[in-house]
Amino acid sequence: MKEIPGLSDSAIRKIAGKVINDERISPEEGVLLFSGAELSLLGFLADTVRKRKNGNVVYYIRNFHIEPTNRCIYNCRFCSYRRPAGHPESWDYDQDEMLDIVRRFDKEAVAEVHIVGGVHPDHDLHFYGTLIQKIKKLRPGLHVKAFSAIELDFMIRKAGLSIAEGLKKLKEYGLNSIPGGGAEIFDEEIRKEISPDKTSSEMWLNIHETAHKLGIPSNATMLYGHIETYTNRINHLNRLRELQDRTGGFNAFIPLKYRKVNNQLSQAGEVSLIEDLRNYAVSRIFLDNIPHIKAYWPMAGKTTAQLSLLFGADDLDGTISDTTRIYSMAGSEDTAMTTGELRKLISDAGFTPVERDSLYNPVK
Ligand code: V47
Ligand code: SF4
Repeated sequence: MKEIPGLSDSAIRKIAGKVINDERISPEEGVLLFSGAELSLLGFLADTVRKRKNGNVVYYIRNFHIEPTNRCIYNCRFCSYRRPAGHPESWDYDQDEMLDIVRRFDKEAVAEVHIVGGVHPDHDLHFYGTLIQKIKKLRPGLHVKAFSAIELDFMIRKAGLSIAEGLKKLKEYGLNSIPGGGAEIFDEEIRKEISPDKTSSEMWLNIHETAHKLGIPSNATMLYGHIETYTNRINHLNRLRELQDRTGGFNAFIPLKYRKVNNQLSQAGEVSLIEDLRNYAVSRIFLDNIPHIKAYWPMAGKTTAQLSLLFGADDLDGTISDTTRIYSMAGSEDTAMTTGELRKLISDAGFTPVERDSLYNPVK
């Protein structure tokens, strides 16, 4: 055990006892786990929580992504993806091009489309709403999980609506759930450093809370491993836990490891595999009210994602073809995996693979 001022083995033992007895740990105890607990203990505690919540099951879903554009009015320092209009690497799909992506999956049993991209200066809620409507017409049963709170904030304001009015309208268009992107780190000082002009943390939380109250479930993310501290991470998790206590609307939490290639934050480097596993474990232990921890393997990499299953993760997203570029442009090498490969990866780690729909119902 590392010597940390103010920390003794007995403090860690007390926290471990609380986790085993299914008692909530405090933010201070969360920071102590991050800074002082051995990896093997974190793995044991996270696995205890994951088994209590999800047994021996690891979920996966057949889905695909649409990234409408990589033009963006913001300029986050960690972003490898954004390009100005006219740049050889920029794209800006019209609705027909996006519907063609949906048609590519005509013969495949996909359950979900995940739509997320840059914040386009010219597109408002009605542009994206009619897109959802057309997707639903092509493929009525497809679950549409779309638009980070950052995109929603802009498109709803552009349409001159309040957040509640905008989300209600999008639900009428066919929006089923909201992905977890754009949360980054809620600490306003760090947020200013890494994404200076972006939607505030308060607004991110407000959009998700409003969505939950309207019956739109969502996910939450945390971008970690750049310039944030353990206290910043725990404060982030704590704000999510408090919101979840009020609404119960989060399905999954997805830790996103900062990847350093081709962006303005590269000097921060990337954290180690050990740190990734510590982060999965503490997230699983601390977020006692969020049912699922998702390892997003196109970002984490296949090996880390597989190991994360032993540190609290119970969901591997997804069986994606080469439709996402957010991570490949930031240095991630793993971009495609078949259902067979995914199931093998799960069973080789000692778990039972279960195909799910977007709301975690098993798919026959
Ligand atoms: O908000 C951008 C992150 C997010 C980098 O809800 C980066 O099911 C690491 O939210 N290094 C978008 N991360 C992706 C996202 C997501 C992914 C998978 C599943 C779900 C879900 C949501 O990607 C952004 C940002 O935090 N990101 N650049 C980078 N260089
Ligand atoms: Fe835009 Fe998202 Fe990139 Fe930030 S991370 S610059 S909001 S595309």
